[in-house]
Amino acid sequence: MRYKFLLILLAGALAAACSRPVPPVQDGSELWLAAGRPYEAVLASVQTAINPALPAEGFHIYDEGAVRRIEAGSEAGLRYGVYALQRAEVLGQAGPGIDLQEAPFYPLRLLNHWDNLDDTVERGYAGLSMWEWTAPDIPEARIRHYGELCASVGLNGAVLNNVNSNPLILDAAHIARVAKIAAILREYGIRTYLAIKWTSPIALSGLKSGDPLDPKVRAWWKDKAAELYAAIPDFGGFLVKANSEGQAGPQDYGRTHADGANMLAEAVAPYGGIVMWRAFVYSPTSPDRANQAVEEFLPLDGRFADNVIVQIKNGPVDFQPREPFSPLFGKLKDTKMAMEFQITQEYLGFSNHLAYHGTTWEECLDAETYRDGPGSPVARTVSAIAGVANTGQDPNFCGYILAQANWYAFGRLAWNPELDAEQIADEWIRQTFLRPEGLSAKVFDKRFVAPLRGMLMASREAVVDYEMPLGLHHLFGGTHYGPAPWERLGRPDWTPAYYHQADSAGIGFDRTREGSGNVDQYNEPLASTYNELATCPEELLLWFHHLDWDYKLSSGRTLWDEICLHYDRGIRTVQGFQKTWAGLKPYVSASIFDEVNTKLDIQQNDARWWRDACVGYFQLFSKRPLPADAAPLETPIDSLINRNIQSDRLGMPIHDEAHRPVIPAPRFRRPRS
Ligand code: GCV
Repeated sequence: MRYKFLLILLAGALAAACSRPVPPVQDGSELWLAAGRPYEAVLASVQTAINPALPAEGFHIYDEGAVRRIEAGSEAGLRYGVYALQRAEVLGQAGPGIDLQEAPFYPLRLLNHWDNLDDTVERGYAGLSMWEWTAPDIPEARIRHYGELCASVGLNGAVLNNVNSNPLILDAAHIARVAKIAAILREYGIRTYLAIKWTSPIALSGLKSGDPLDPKVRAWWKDKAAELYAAIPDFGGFLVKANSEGQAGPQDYGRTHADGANMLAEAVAPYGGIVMWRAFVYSPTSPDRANQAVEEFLPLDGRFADNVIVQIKNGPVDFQPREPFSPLFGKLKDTKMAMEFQITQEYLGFSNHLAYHGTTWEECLDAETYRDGPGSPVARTVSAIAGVANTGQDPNFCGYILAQANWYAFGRLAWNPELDAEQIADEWIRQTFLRPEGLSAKVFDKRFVAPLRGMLMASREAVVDYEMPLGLHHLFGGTHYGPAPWERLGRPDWTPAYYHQADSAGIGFDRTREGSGNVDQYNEPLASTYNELATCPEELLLWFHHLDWDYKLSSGRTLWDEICLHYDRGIRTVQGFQKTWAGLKPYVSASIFDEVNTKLDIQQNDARWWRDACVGYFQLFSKRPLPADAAPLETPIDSLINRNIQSDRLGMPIHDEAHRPVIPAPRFRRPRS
């Protein structure tokens, strides 16, 4: 009897072992094209036709009897249709009777690559430049893979080089090289653009001036445009960072941004080119950096040429984990505007931290500007959208498989800004991760897709919590990876102390009507909503207000206690991700499991460092104990203050074998005797 029972147990265990899912073999290098049928196979399974009645980039997928058809307004539209069908198949939405008709919301959907001609990438965390500028040949296979990925989400433009541009991008050798890249990208419906340096005529041809009203300068740019279009007939145009962070511009010659932009616009107009002129401007002397884009650009509203688009970062400062939307979106009425998001995680843990931006961008795009009365969300004020790419030479393009979700989400929102961030996360997971053999779709959904989607959806808020909650911002040191709330030396608006304003009375930047007046750059009723403490959203409280440490929040707790608890909550959320991920081991390849496992461990160690540094430092001012339910600090502030993480030669942070940040004591120079 006993033996029989044991045998049954054994048989049960054996059956369970046999029915265990077999983890797929994959390494993340196919990104979100991993799970679908190959493009060519999808294409071969449908009848296609150009239908001029459809929008140029739009498509219609439908069944006619047993025949599946894709019609589109152009070749590009057909390509988008095939990829849309591929996606629908993976999502189980391509059954008989499919009827899917779409067209992109924005005509211009671009990636901006901050890639330098020496192959480094500014704020790039996935290896050297994917274009391999210094290699003898262009990396054709990678460029084709990139083209497929972009086309599959509907992106149609790429600025190949850094906005902190090198004038040599416009010399003959580089134009010839760019033309080769452009020829490949064209096959995927992607136009090529370049970021230019304002002083190019001086650097390349020895002109004495860069004055946009100087006929010689104007002629130079016209000639350069002719040279570019001779090499790249569908060249998209220029992206310009001028009079910003040390870059020269028209203001150096007493001219305006509009004078500069219009001069370039005139040069590319005959070829159908455009100029994207960045509004990322600020000077060290202004009382509030957040005010400056509106101060400089509002007086120029209506003075830009038709083929100029003013490109504006989503927030008024600089891609912080949370910012309100830039007030400029609600102010310019007679100027074309583009949204600039940052896909690369300059301020959200580089390619080490999980920080899904679908939620960040949804929050911004949906925000109400009241520009044309109620019903004017940011998404509807702009006519183009750009994302600073997170790509590099890493085999998985992004340095972290979970960072690929941000490239995907950017593309999907650029196609349709009304898509839901959670739906995008869900799509991305299903297309990226192969379902283990022997596992039903239903079980895969429940055990893998849903938990991972939950991680993605909670991730950005977790970073806000452990880096800078409640509207705090720019608490970064050095490379923008770790905390340095103590930094106050140097240009004020580059120091955390300028932004947090912590003192014995309280903390926060006063942007109310009693402070910098930034609230009044927003349209009513938003201006008053932000100005009044009673109505200012708590997640932006310290962005707009300087408050007493004992100020009571809606929870009934003091500001000080809430700050401490938010930092704690951020850490706990990441620790929760670690637990969830441990449970996902049976469903992913060993290499992907290990990659994410390691990165999450780094993230939770970094989160604890952030908490110890920020709470420990602010406690020097608040002089209050941690709330009873907060975890005690682990590292005394004395051993963190004035210290930064060690970085490698590419600026990537270094962690020890236990995945803890390596934070050496500062080296002091011995005074010369
Ligand atoms: C390309 C921030 C970044 C810079 C970047 C700049 C910009 O300041 O730290 O690396 O420069 O924004 O957007 O121009």
